Parts: sequence; C-alpha cells; structure tokens
Amino acid sequence: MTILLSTGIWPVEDWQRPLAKLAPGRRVVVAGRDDYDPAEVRYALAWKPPEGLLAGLPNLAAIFSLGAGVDHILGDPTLPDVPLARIVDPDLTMRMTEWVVLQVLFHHRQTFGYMRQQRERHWDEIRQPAAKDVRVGVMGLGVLGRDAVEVIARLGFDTAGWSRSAQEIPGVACFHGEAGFDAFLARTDILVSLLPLTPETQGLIDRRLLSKLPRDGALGGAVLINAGRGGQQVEADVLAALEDGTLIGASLDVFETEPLPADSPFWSHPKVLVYPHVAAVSDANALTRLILRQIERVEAGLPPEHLVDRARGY
Ligand code: NDP
Ligand code: OXD
Repeated sequence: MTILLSTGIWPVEDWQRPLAKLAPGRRVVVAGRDDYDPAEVRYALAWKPPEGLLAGLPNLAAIFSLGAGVDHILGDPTLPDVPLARIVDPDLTMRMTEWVVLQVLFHHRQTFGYMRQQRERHWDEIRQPAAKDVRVGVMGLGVLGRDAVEVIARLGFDTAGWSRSAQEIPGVACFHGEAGFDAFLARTDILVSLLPLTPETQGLIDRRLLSKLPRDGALGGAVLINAGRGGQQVEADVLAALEDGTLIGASLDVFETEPLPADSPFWSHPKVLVYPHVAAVSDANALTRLILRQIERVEAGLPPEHLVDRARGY
C-alpha cells in the first residue's frame, strides 16, 4: 500500500517529513522523482498534479487535495472515478479569516492613503466612515466564507453573503443564485471572493460585475478582495475598473497566472496589494495528520470526509 505525493511547486519535503514521522510504516513515493509500481498506489495526495498522473494508477482508492480547493485536480479530463476529498481544517479557516479581516480593515481604515501621506511626510486625518456604514459582501458562504462573514459582521460592518443555495447566517443578509446576485452587488462596497473555481465562477469578476458595484458608498468607491481563485477575475477588467475609479483598491492573493508574471501591472499598482497565494497556508504537519485520519477511514470501509461533488465542481 503506497501513498503517492505530487505537490506541484510546493516543496515536497514539507509533506514527506510529516508523513515519515506520523506514518512510519507506510511507503511514500514522490511523483516524477521516485521509481514505483503504479499498481501499488492506493492513495494520492496532490496539489496541481500533472495531467494523466492519477489515471495511471489502477488501484487508487482515494485522492486527497492538499488544499481546500480542488479545481487544480478536477481540471484533469482523465481523472479517475474515485473519491476525491479536500482539506477542511480549523487552522486553515482561521488563517483565511485573519487575512480577509486584515484586508477589510486595511481598506476601511484608509491605509493606502496613510502610506502615501507617510511617504510625503504629510500629517492629516483622512475621512473615516463608521463600520456600520460600510457594506461588505462575501461571495461564497462555505467553510471559509461563513467564518469570515461572521467575524466581519461582529466587527460592525453592514454585512452580506452570496452563495449558490439559500443560507441563513444571523446578522448577515444572505443572497443566493443568479436571482439574488444583482441585489447583492448593489449593496456591496467591499467585495470579497471566497468562491471555488468552477465553470460557473470562471471569469465571474469581470467588467459587467464590477459595473454593478456602487460608486457612492461610504468609501467613495468599491474594493475587491480575492482569495478564491485567480481564474475568477478578468484581470484586464479589474485594472480598467481601478483606472476609471469603479474600484478604489484591491487586495489580491490569487491570479490568472501564478506565480504572478514579473511584467504584471499589479506588482506596481498604487491601489493594489499583491500576496503570493498565501491567504491561508496551513501547517503541513496538521494537514498530514488530518489526511492520515481520512486514509484510516477508507481502510475501515468508510468514505473520506469532505468529499467533493464532482458535478458541482467543489
Ligand atoms: P466550500 O466548498 O465550503 O464553499 C464554497 C461556497 O461557494 C459555498 O457557499 C457555495 O455555495 C459557493 N458557491 C460555489 N459555486 C457558486 C456559484 N456558482 N454561485 C454562488 N455561490 C457558489 O469551500 P471553502 O469555503 O472551503 O473554500 C472556498 C475556496 O477558497 C476554495 O475552493 C479555494 O479556491 C479558496 N481557497 C483559497 C486559499 C488561499 O490561500 N487563497 C486557501 C483555501 C481555499 P453553496 O453554499 O450553495 O454550496
Ligand atoms: C487551497 C489553497 O485551496 O491554498 O487550500 O488555495
């Protein structure tokens, strides 16, 4: 019974080390590096695996995404029909909530303005609206979005969320589906994406969407915060919206192409904070423990938890 590791650009040792420590009896092989018999592989732990890799494993019992998202696995048209599970972990959730709250407060508290004033050695107050007058809208009310939206609401913001199916969250105005989308956007000053990347969300944050955000809110324009996936944003449209004042700022953790190319205008844009896909990078030790528990479930004849619904794409 072999575990196959395929970690993309992530350092493979980060996962190999905890696996060796926590499951010393198991054979772990690294795709593209080690020799192994594909017929012996029962479990694959993967982040952006090469297309076709998983199809070549005839006795695969389960695939575990090394992240919360699974678009990087579902994009493989040859993906074998075995259970696919994703990461759901309180530490990861907390890290994401920290990042989203940090970005909401960064823009709410006029930090770009104060950074500019500091460069200019200029001492002045910038108009500061109350949190209750700033409307935050979170797209995606799953494990991550729900936690983030609840904390933002507790900070006093006028908070809403949007999801595929109807949700109820105390203190949060919940919208859903296409029918609820325009009303959600019309009351959103700070737009946060914690959506998965699916055929429906690909390119969602485009000129049309951005034009529906209010320009007359308490911040004097809208803010985009994206930690979902870069494929959701049409970057030329985001840049155009920053230029024409629809957007007064953006915090982007994810991009159409990652790593972000050196010539991307985002790197030096004065209204954009760039993060290298780190909003919620969890401790590999904790995640390995979690995945090993799921492997034990499979070996006990149970399905892994946090299974992905392939038809929905998340
Ligand atoms: P979940 O599957 O728990 O939640 C997904 C949410 O998105 C659900 O509320 C779902 O609606 C909603 N949704 C999906 N499709 C649509 C749609 N077409 N229209 C409206 N709503 C939709 O995912 P998580 O919260 O765990 O993670 C979300 C994403 O965050 C991941 O897929 C990943 O891309 C990203 N991520 C990014 C990280 C980073 O470091 N930048 C780290 C971890 C995750 P419903 O409730 O109706 O099902
Ligand atoms: C994830 C991510 O999906 O890191 O967990 O983006």
